[in-house]
This record gives sequence, C-alpha cells and structure tokens, in this order.
Amino acid sequence: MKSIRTPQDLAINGATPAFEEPLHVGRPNIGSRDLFFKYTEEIFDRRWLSNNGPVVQAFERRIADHHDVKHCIAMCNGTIALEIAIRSLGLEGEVIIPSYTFIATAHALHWQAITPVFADINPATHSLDPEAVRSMITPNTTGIIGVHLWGRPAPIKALQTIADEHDLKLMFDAAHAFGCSYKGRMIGGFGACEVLSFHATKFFNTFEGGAILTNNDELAETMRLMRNFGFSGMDKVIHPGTNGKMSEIAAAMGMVNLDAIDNVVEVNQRNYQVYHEMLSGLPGISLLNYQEAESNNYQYVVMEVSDGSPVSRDLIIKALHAENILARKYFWPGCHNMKPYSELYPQADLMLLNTMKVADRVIVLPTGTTIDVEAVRTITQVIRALLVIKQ
Ligand code: T4K
Repeated sequence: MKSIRTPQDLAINGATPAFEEPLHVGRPNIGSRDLFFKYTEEIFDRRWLSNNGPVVQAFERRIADHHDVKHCIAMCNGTIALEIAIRSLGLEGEVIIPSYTFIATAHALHWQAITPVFADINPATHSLDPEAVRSMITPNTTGIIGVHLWGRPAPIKALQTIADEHDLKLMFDAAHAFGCSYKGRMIGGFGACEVLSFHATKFFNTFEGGAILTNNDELAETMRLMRNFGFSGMDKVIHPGTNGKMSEIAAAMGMVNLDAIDNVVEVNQRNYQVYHEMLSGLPGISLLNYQEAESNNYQYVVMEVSDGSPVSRDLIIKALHAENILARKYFWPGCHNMKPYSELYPQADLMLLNTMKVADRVIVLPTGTTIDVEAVRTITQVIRALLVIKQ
C-alpha cells in the first residue's frame, strides 16, 4: 500500500495504484471459523440440512430477541422474504416505494403483478418524503413500503399516520437496518412487518439469507406456511406457497456471525469516524451522518459530492477505481431508470427530482472488518489529492 500525498502520486496520473488488491464495498464480515466448522460437523452428523432444522430455529429465536420482536421467520434471501411479506399482507394494485433503493424492493412487487409507484425522497435523509408519498396515493394504492436506507430509519411515524389515514398496509424493507433503532426502539417491530437481508455483502450475513420480523401471530403463521409450500404437516398443504426456506448451514453462519457483531459495529464506527475526520473541510464533500443516540451498524459510509466540489462524482469514482478502491454509486440511477420501470414510467424523472439529485451525488466507500484505519486514511488522501489538483 503506498501513501498518497501529492497529485502526481495518483494512479489516474499514471502512478502505481494505492492498493495491489482491490478494496471492495461489501466485503463479508466473517466470525469464528472454528465455531462455524463445529456447527458444520454437527449438521453433517445430524444429516438434517434444511426444512426448519434445529439451527434455523435457534437462529430465529436469537434474531427475534436481538430485535426485540416476537417472530423471526428466516428465509433463503431478502428478496424472497420481501415477496412473501408483500403477499402475506395481501398487497395488490399499487404500492408506494422509493425509487432510491436497491432494485429488489421494486422487483419484489413487479414479480407479483403489483405496480411499484415511486415517491420522491428527502435529500437530507435519502428516505421517503412523507408528503411525496401522500401525493402518489390513488384509489388503487394498497400499501407503502418504507426503506431504512443505509440503516437509518425511514420516517416511520409519519408513514404510519398516512397509512392509517388512508387504510393502507405499511411494511419496511429493513435490509440495511440489522441492529438499528428508531427513537430507542429496535427496528423490526414497526409497521405490519419488516424485512432483513443477510446477504454476503451486508453488515451481518448468512452467505445468502433474509428474514421477516413481526409481532403479529397470525401473519407470522401465514408467512411460515408460505415459506414452505403451504405445508402444515406431512402430506398436508393448506396454503399457496413457495420455497423460501433457510438452510442449516446458512443459519450456522448466522449463529457464528451473531457472536461477532459487537466487534463489527466497533470497526465500522471507528472507520466511519476516521473517514469523517479526514474528509471534513473538503469543498462540496460531506458524509451522511448517523444519529449517535440511536443504535447503528455503520454499514455504509455514504459520501456526497455536491455542486461545491471542484471534481465531479464520476471523476472521483474513476480516480478511486484506478487506485483499486472499488467505491460504488449506490443506488444510481434510481429504480425508475432501470428496466422495466424506465419503459413503464418514461417521465418519472420529473416527479423524482430529489432522487435524481441524490443518486448523482453519492459514493459509497469501503468499510467493514477487512478495512483498517491505514486503508481509510489512504482512501481519503486520494480524495484530498484529487480535489487539491482541481481546485
Ligand atoms: N432491499 C435492499 C434495500 C437491499 O439493499 C437489498 C440487497 C435487498 C432488498 C435484497 O436482499 P437480498 O435478496 O440480496 O438478500 C449487492 C447485494 O447483492 C445485495 O444483496 C445488496 N442489497 C446490494 C446493496 O448490494 P450488488 O449488485 O452491488 O452486488 P455485487 O456482486 O456487485 O457485490 C457488491 C460488492 O461486494 C462487490 O464489490 C464485491 C463484493 N463481494 C460480494 C460478494 C457476494 C465480496 O467481496 N464478497 C462476496 O461474497 O448487490
């Protein structure tokens, strides 16, 4: 790793890249290998690999307790969990979501012949703007899916008020919000249900995986049936369903990683603070902050490049990539500019001005347990050097 101090040391100017190996956003955090192999031996000995096995059941209990919620229904990934949540709530017609989210939020609706209707966001928080949500309600609207983007809570209270006023179902895509809180209460128990993702790239992973959290007994029962083809017992199907089950090996990874999460939060928070310190004072550069009074996972370091920056967002990305720092433009260009939505709503940009503004500004920087303080310093030096050249 070389230390970058001057513009001439930048790889876009022909110098050797700062890092020999690529630094990724979303490098998995992995707990004790020994414990994982112990679980694996036990799973092999039991010859029980899937279908609501003992590790999945123990994992569900721990996840529910961690989020202070009654039920956790573990699934094979977050997208299937979204689809099952949407179906179990009986959503149909139109459902309001942000366009500024990962494409799975929209696809989980479209896949089930439900129309995602994109509402604009608040540029300060990157979350749904409640007034924009209100303006998109039609007689066909049946629900709202709020997204706790970057692990920062959506405007839960305001969305619940709108849902109650219009008799709409409210659920949350909490894919980023593992272990986060809202006004001191853990994410997981808000709305009718909340959906977590345990994908490899997430703060907490089970290789692939996800879960629905809910306090509603009846809903939980329906979701469990839907997850397993509608089986209520041997040879007895009482509900339509799909295969959304989590495997034992995925749950084992979850058990191991649950033991490690305090350390992951500590590392993420430390990296976030160093980024914050090192990037402060740069023209047009800011970091999205986390509310310190809440529980956060600091999973994403979200840098915004505004008009005040002498260098464009895309040039910064190019310079970072040249250094083997694979920063990402999440969630550019917004779901509404991806197929099939770009064809369904060719004029949507006009309604989504803040979404467009934010999507054009964001750079997500690498963090997590594979990124140390020295790497963070080097990454910020690249950004500093670049801005100095162009100033
Ligand atoms: N809702 C929201 C708001 C979401 O963000 C997501 C997922 C979902 C719903 C759906 O949940 P899942 O069905 O996925 O459980 C990645 C993830 O695949 C996706 O899970 C995640 N959001 C999204 C934000 O990020 P891509 O398209 O960026 O993946 P990819 O292959 O480019 O990988 C990202 C980076 O991670 C790369 O730099 C490589 C690195 N990586 C990846 C994997 C899989 C590793 O270093 N190791 C790995 O094992 O979507």
